[in-house]
Amino acid sequence: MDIRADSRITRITAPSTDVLKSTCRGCHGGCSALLHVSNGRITRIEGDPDGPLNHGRLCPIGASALQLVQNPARLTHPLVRAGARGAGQWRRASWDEAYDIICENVRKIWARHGKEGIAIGTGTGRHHCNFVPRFTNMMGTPNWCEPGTAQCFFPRVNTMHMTYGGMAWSDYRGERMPSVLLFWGHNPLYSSPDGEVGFQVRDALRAKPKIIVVDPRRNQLAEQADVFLQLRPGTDDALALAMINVIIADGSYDKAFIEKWTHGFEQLAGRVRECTPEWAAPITWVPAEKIRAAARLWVQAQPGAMEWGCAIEHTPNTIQTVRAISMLPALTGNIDKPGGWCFGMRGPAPFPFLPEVLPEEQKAKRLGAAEFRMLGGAGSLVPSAHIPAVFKSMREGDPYWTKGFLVFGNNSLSTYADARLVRESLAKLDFLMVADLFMTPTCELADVVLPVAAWPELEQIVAMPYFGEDVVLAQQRGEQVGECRADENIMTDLARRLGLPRCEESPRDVFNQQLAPLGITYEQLAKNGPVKIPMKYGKYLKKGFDTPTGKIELYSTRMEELGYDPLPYYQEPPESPVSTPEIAREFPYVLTTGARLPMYFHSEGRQIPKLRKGRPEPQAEIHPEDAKKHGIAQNDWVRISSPRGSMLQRALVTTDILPGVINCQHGWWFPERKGWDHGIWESNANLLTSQAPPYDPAMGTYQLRGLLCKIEKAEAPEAA
Ligand SMILES: Nc1nc2c(c(=O)[nH]1)N[C@H]1C(S)=C(S)[C@@H](COP(=O)(O)OP(=O)(O)OC[C@H]3O[C@@H](n4cnc5c(=O)[nH]c(N)nc54)[C@H](O)[C@@H]3O)O[C@H]1N2
Ligand SMILES: Nc1nc2c(c(=O)[nH]1)N[C@H]1C(S)=C(S)[C@@H](COP(=O)(O)OP(=O)(O)OC[C@H]3O[C@@H](n4cnc5c(=O)[nH]c(N)nc54)[C@H](O)[C@@H]3O)O[C@H]1N2
Ligand code: SF4
Ligand SMILES: [Mo]
Repeated sequence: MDIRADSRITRITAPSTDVLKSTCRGCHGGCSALLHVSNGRITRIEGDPDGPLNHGRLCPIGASALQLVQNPARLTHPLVRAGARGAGQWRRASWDEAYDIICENVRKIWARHGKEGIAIGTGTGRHHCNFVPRFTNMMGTPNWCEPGTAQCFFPRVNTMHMTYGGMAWSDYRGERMPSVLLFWGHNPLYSSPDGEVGFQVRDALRAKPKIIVVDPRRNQLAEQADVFLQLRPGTDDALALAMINVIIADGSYDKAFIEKWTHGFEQLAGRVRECTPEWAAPITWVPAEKIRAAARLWVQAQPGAMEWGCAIEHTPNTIQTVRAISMLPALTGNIDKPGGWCFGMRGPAPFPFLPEVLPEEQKAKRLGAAEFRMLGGAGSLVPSAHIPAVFKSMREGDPYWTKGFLVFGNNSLSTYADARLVRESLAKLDFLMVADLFMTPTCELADVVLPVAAWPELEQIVAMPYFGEDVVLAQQRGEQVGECRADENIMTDLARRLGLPRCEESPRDVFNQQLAPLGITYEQLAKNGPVKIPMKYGKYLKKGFDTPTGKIELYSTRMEELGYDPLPYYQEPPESPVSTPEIAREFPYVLTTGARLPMYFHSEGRQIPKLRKGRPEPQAEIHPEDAKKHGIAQNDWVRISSPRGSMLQRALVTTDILPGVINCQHGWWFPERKGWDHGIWESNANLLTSQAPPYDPAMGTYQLRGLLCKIEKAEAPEAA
C-alpha cells in the first residue's frame, strides 16, 4: 500500500508549499533536515546542506523518516482498553475522555498511596527527554526511570562532573582535527549520535588521524585502526588502568599540566602501580605489548580526542571504569585545546527541570537514591530512580507501592533487563498509560494508549552536544497525523487538568526560557536557522575547573564525600569464567548484547520497510571456531541461553568477533505478528540479562554486557 495515500493522515493549515528548516530526532538528534511541505503534508525529508553538524547528510534512520511519519501502522487516536489486559481489545476514545480516565486513576492512586504511588517512565534522549524529569517533579513524585540513565550516558556525565567539573567532547570544530582518535566501546559510524557525531567523526577520519579501537568486535573502525585492542567484554576497567600504568611508568605524561591542573596524581600513581600490562593481559585477553603500544600511541600522537560509548556503562563497575578511561586525556594535558577534548560553550539557559517544586520529603523517598547517590542523590545532575527498585516496588510494595506508571516512549518489555520480570511487575499495576507512535507489546499491556507525534510533527529546541550545547537548533512542525500530539503537550495538558505547579507554562514558554541568554525566541530560531556559538579554548585557564579543588580530580574529593572510592579500581564481572567457573562450565561463552545497527534505534524501525529490508531478522555474531564446535552454519537458527532464559537469533558466523564471545542484537520484536506480544518472547536479548544485584555501588548500574551464555543449533521458530 502507498502509505502516502493513507486517508487517516489529515492536513494542517499551512502555506500550500513550504520548506521548513528542522532537526532530525530519529536518534538523539542534531542533523539539520529540510521538511518539504505541500498542502499540509510532508512530501520529502532531506538533509539540510546548511546544517552545521551534518552538512546535508542523513543516516538511514533520518533518510527514512517519511516512512515513519506516514506509516500505516501509526497510532492515530487515543485507545482505551476494552477487554482483559493484554487481550488486544481496544476502543477509540477522545482526548478528553482519555485524559479524564488518566486523571481519575492518578487521583485514586494519590489518595491511597501518596504522590509517590505514581512513577513516570521514558526512553533514551528523544525530543521530550528533558520534559520527563520536569513533569515528574511537577507530579510530586521522586520516581522516573528509563532503561538508559544508569546504563547510558549519565555515568559519563556524572563522572565527568566529579572529575573535570563538566562534560568534555571531542573537538572537530576548530582550526585542526585530532591527530589521534581513541574509540572506546563506541562505534559512532553506526550509532552516529549521541547526536550527529557520526558525521563529524567521518570528517575527522579524512584528516588521517592515528586510530585506537577498544572493542571485542572488529567493527569498521577497528579495520582502519593502528592499534586494535580486542578485549573480553566487561574488562575495560583493567585495560584502562593498565594504560594509565604505562603512561605513568614511561613518565610520558604532561608533567607541567599534571602539576598545575590535576589533584591526586601521586595517589593515582600508587593505585595503578601493580596494574601493568602483564597483569591486565590475562584478564582482558589483550596481549601486553598491544596495551603498551596503544598507551604510547595515544601519548605520542596528541592532540587526541576520545569517543567513548555505552559499552563501558553496561557493567556493575561502570563508574570506576568511566573514571579510569576519563583520565587518559588529562594525562596528556590536551584539555580544552584544538583537536583535543573540550568543554562546550553552553549557549542556552539550563533546562528548567523544576527540582524546586518537589518537596524535600518527597525527594527523600526516591527509590534507590540513598544507596546509589550518583544516580538519584547529590552526585547526580538529573536524579532518577533505581530501575530494579521501581519494579520491585510495583511487585512487592517495598518500601511502598508504585501503583501507576505513566510511560512516554519506552517499550519496557524490550529494553529493560529481564523482560519477564518487567512483565510480572507491570501486571501488578493498578494503572498503566503508554504514549507511543506504534502499538508495541508494552502498549498492549496498558489501560490507556496515547498516540504521539513523531519528530517532524512537533516543535522543540535541541542543543548539541548534550551538556556542551554549542549548536542550538529548532524542530518544526510539518504535518498533523490523525490526532497525534507531542509528548510535551500531553504532559502540559495533564499537568493543567491535575492543577500541578508551573502548569501554566507551555512548551513554547520553556523553549523561550532556554533561549533567553541568546536573545532570541523559538520563532526566530525556527525562521533563521541554527545558532552556532564560537568555540573558546582554554576556558579553565581563567576560572579553573568546576570541582572542589578547581583542578581535574584524579582523586575525587566529591566521590570520597559521597562515600565512594575516590580512585578507580578493577572489578571482575560478577558472572564470568573467572568469578563463576561453575556457571561457566554450562555457559562457556562471554555474552555481549546490543551493539548498534545503522537501521534500528533500539526496538524501533521494524515497521519501516526501507529499514527492515536491511536486517529482516535478528542475528547473533559467532566466531567460526565456536560455530563449528556446535555444528552451526551461517544463517542457522541458534538458541542462545543464559542462566536466566533463552531466545533465538540467526547465526552470523564471522571472524570479526573474538573467539569465545557471542554478540546478540537487542530490541527485536515483530510488529507484523498477530497476538498481543508480537513475538517479544522470541528473540529478545533481555530474556538473557538480569536486574538482580550486584549493581554499580554509585550508579546502581546493572549488567547488559559481559555475562555468560551457551549456544546450540535450533529449529526455526514457528512464526518465522
Ligand atoms: N542506529 C542507532 N544509533 C544509536 C542507537 C541505536 O539503537 N541505533 N542507540 C543510541 C544510544 S541510546 C546509545 S547509548 C548509543 C550507543 O552507541 P555506542 O556507544 O556506539 O554503543 P554500541 O553500538 O552499543 O557499542 C559500541 C561498541 O561496543 C562494543 N562492545 C560490546 N561490549 C563491549 C565491552 O564490554 N567493552 C568494549 N570496550 N566494547 C564493547 C560493540 O562491539 C560495539 O562495536 O547509540 C545511540 N545511537
Ligand atoms: N540488552 C540490551 N538492552 C539495552 C541496551 C543494550 O545495549 N543491550 N541498551 C540500553 C540503552 S543504552 C538504552 S538508552 C535503552 C533504550 O531504550 P528506549 O529508549 O526505551 O528504547 P525502546 O524500548 O525502543 O523504546 C522506545 C519507544 O519509544 C517510541 N517512541 C519513539 N519516538 C517517540 C516519541 O517521540 N514519543 C514517544 N512517546 N514515544 C516515542 C518507540 O516507538 C518505542 O516504542 O535500552 C537499553 N537496553
Ligand atoms: S544521525 Fe540521528 S539525527 Fe542524524 S539523520 Fe540519523 S537519526 Fe537523524
Ligand atoms: Mo543509550
